Amino acid sequence: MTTPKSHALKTYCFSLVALTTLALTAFSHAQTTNIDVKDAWVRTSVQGQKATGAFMNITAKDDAKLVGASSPVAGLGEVHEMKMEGDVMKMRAIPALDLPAGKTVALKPGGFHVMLMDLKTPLKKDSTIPLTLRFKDAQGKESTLNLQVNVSTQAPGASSSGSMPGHMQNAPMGHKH
Ligand SMILES: [Cu+2]
Repeated sequence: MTTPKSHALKTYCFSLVALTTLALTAFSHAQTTNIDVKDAWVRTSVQGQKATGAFMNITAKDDAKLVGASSPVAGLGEVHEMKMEGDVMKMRAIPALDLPAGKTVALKPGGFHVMLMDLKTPLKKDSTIPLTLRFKDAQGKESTLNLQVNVSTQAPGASSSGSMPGHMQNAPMGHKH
């Protein structure tokens, strides 16, 4: 008889669902009270492209840190910083990005960004992707924020004419992990 075994499995699945529901409730609370994300966008990618960047303006009400990111369209998400090393633009993963209370921190091309790697599908212009950001407050308590982010070729409100000479968008980049 296999009945006892399958019964145990069912109970396990049920408590997993209950736990997930509880966790989501806690997350949406953090979303509405502590951290505000505006102008989020993720850059389009083409077939075969393995990585792209997500950009946004983040304002935390209380001191916090951005410690991670994930999306179902990517195998891996990281918080990156980008800076010049000599005459080469390099980016690298950082464990945490400080979000001082009340100060808007910009994630933008050429600076801090969320890197989505091992892309599972090309990201098409004008579609949206789910993006989950992971934060830590000053006490070290983690919370997450679930976003729907627009896929675009440029920041919302940016002009489509290349008005910024020397813009990094098409510059070759070193990408180290
Ligand atoms: Cu990067």
